[in-house]
Amino acid sequence: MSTIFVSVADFVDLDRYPIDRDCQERRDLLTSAQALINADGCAVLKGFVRAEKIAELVTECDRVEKFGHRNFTRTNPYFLPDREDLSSSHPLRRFYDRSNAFVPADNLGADSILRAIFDWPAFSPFIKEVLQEDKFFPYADPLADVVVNLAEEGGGFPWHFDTNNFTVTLAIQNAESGGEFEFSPMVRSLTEENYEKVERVLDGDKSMIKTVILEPGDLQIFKGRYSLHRVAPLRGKRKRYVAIFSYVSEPGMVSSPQRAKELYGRVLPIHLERAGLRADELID
Ligand SMILES: O=C(O)CCC(=O)C(=O)O
Ligand SMILES: [Fe+2]
Repeated sequence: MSTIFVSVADFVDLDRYPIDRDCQERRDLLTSAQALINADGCAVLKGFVRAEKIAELVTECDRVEKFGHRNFTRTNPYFLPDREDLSSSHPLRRFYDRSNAFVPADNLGADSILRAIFDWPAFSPFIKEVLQEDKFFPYADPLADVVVNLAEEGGGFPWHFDTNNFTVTLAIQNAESGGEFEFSPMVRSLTEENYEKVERVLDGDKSMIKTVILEPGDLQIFKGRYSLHRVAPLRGKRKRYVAIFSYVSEPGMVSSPQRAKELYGRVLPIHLERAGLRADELID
């Protein structure tokens, strides 16, 4: 579904990030991004989209934001039900408001800059190499492969662990204040939940928290399954826009019908046709 209207080279800063060429700069870039992923699970490519082109991305988001499907939930960091048998300070009992909206991908249109970046042949191989994932495919969901996430005053994304292995986001517009990305690197592991440490992070122990300020044009590659993280509450009238690019471990995967309905407000024939074919790991 690529487009003939948008030239990605006009948007991505290829002088700084020559990811479309096999050259020493690309190899160096990859080595440093991989080191960041291996250390902290978080690599940020500052100014991935050129500063002078951000306004066009904002225009694209302004054009589609009316199609955003709003979600209000109260959730603990694990997206799991309450556990009344545990003490009230236990991480499983910490519930936070979450409010945001996703613009389903099929609203972006053929002249979408975000779609062109996602479909650009140099993009996903580079992300795959940064993440060092063997099984890595663009999400095949027509509602969810490239979404605009919008959040307003009071919104944000409270403390959580991702259910998917990694998230690739492009910052487009920040709220007037707030919205810092905070994370506690590798606070849990595959074998150890480390609830006491999680509790300290939830209580605001700054020694366990790293803060990343993402500015428009920054691309973030983040492994959030083991690192507790949040987007700090937003303040001011301006909406926060972030694009989310999604990848999965099997080709052809789409959301479950339930998940599509909940996050995007609609179910398409492809969700019903492929229901049950996917691993039940949530990717969005
Ligand atoms: O909006 C962001 O910057 C990241 C949100 C996040 O943590 C997620 O989508 O899991
Ligand atoms: Fe997350």
